[in-house]
Amino acid sequence: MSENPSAPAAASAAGASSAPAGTIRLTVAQALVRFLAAQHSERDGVRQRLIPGTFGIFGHGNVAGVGQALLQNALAPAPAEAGAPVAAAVPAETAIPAEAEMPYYQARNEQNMVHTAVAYARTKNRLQAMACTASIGPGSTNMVTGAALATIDRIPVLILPSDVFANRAVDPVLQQLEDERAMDVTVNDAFRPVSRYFDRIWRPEQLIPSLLAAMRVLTDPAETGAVTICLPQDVQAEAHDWPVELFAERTWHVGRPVPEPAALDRALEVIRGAERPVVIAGGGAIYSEASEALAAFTDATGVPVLDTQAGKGALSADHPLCLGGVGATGNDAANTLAAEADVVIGVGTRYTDFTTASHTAFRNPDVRFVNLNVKPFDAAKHAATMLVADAREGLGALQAGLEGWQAPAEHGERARDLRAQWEQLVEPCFQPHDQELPAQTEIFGALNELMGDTDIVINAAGSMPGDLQALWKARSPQQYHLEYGYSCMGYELPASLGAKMAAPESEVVAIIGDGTFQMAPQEIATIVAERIKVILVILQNHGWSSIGSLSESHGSQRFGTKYRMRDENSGMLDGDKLPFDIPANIRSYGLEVQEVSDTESFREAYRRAEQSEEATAIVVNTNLYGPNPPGIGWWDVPVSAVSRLESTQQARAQYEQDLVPQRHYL
Ligand SMILES: Cc1ncc(C[n+]2csc(CCOP(=O)(O)OP(=O)(O)O)c2C)c(N)n1
Ligand SMILES: [Mg+2]
Repeated sequence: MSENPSAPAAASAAGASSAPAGTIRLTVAQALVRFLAAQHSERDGVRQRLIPGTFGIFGHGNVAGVGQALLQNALAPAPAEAGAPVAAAVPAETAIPAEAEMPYYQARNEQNMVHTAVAYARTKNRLQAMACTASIGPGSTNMVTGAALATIDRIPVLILPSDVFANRAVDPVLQQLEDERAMDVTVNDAFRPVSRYFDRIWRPEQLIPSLLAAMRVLTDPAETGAVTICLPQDVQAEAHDWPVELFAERTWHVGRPVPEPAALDRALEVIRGAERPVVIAGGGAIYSEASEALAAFTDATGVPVLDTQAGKGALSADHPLCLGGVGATGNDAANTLAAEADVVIGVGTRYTDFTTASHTAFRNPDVRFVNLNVKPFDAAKHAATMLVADAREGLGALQAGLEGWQAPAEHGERARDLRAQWEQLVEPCFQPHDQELPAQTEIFGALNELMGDTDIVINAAGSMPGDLQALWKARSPQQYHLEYGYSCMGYELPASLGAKMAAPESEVVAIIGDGTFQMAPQEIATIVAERIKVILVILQNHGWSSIGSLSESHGSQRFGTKYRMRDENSGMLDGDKLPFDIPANIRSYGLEVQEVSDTESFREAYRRAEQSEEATAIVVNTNLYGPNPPGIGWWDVPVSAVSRLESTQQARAQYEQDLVPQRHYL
């Protein structure tokens, strides 16, 4: 290649000229990039690029294939196709435009880049998704965790792992896993169970149907998740004569399926018979932009709304019938209402064990479920009356069908009383505690007050999601971005990058535990390189507060959950605190850092971070032992049935009692 990368070689034009009429000669990677750049999504009349960019890390598996195609896209994009041979094959309205841009973003770790892409797509309510290209072997398998996260959270991401040579000429190529029983097995088969769609392109022409199928899955609200197309490295660089129509602009219409009339009637009948109904709002309510419909439904029917980690903010916390988080880490008010409910209307929820408090949240013996969900699999859970539809459409239909019906007035009054109790529970958690270092709940109180309604707070793992679920008041559907399907330590920091790219007008704040920080700090370099202004709030408590308290309450004495030196006498990890200096570590990336140890200083630091034009980190020293908000929610984590440790025996006895209310909802 020329020394000057900005001087495009003439070869691209030469390749095209030898193609038969009605075709364009490109490599598989070049065709892929050109195709992706021409895809659009549309919902409610708003059309936008479906794949607006590609994250990547290059290695021998993709540097000369997808990497070359991205470079060529940047330096020498293909011109529009005009002229006699093409015009004959292509109707006027699908004339082939010039190759649109496909921006490339360099990441530091492949798992992180998928997390960045997921946060981007989530912030765009799943109407846009990013592509992620990685080299073969470890570069690709590093993306498996991100793919699982996307599929579990039902967020679209296009994963492009590189793969072994299709022609097998050099086997085993560097980083190839050999399976002596099956030569078509590669490490990328690990993507199959974690992808909603999986393919491997052994021959160039396979790409055409594969791409079309992949775009359909990405844009189908019921099926979306990780979409994986593996690209053998020799095939990426192979040329093929592609039908010119492949590169026409395409629009994928994101549907709003309406309820089937008979299913609607069945759902209405159950709800009309309810005396203590509740709605549980999940992520589907947010992705379908159903907030107005949900508020209208609640106003009209008087049915109170509880929320999940993905659904918080679907109904504003200011609404008098919003009771906040339900389930294992829910607040007592919401959980009391859930325990009494005779009809639970699930809207866009997948009912994880946190939402159901491991099948102990709903205690009414006659409780029944009506599940409004675009995905039949979720609609059917808990032997529900299924209402398969888009959340917004379904809520509108329910409201219309229930005209004149209201939940009993006593039920509404009870909900309002409980809501007032929730307010009383939140306040002391946000106030200073009588201890040397602040409880993290004080920091959350400050943040909840300081952040604007459409700013975005991000979190995924540790003790923070529970506290946030119980306490945070989200006043817009965008504000509360909790990844709690996979609860993956390391999501938060790269996710802040993706969310900010998707919502540049919003402040984006990632709350990051010190354990989580150590798992994935690398993308700070990308935040710096791309000049993306995010605010990183790192809570330093020298260990895992979450798993520590879980360990203690389950008889395992916080074993192995603190960050401590190995002690020479005890032989255990209970010596001095580690000398690891998180602020210095962050500074070494070139990022501004403020370190604080009280809530007032945190407020000042946050205001400075807000005013800064650059990304800032605030390292907050917090108390490992909380306290965390009180709650009646329970989570099933089995305790050893036999043990020589008294702590475990006691915990087991408690566990057996806690199991009593657990049941199937049939
Ligand atoms: C990738 C990954 N590994 C392990 C876990 C299990 N886990 C959940 S929370 C946690 C500790 C988190 O520590 P930190 O980020 O410091 O938060 P804290 O518990 O102190 O609030 C662990 C190990 C996880 N959720 N994700
Ligand atoms: Mg910690």
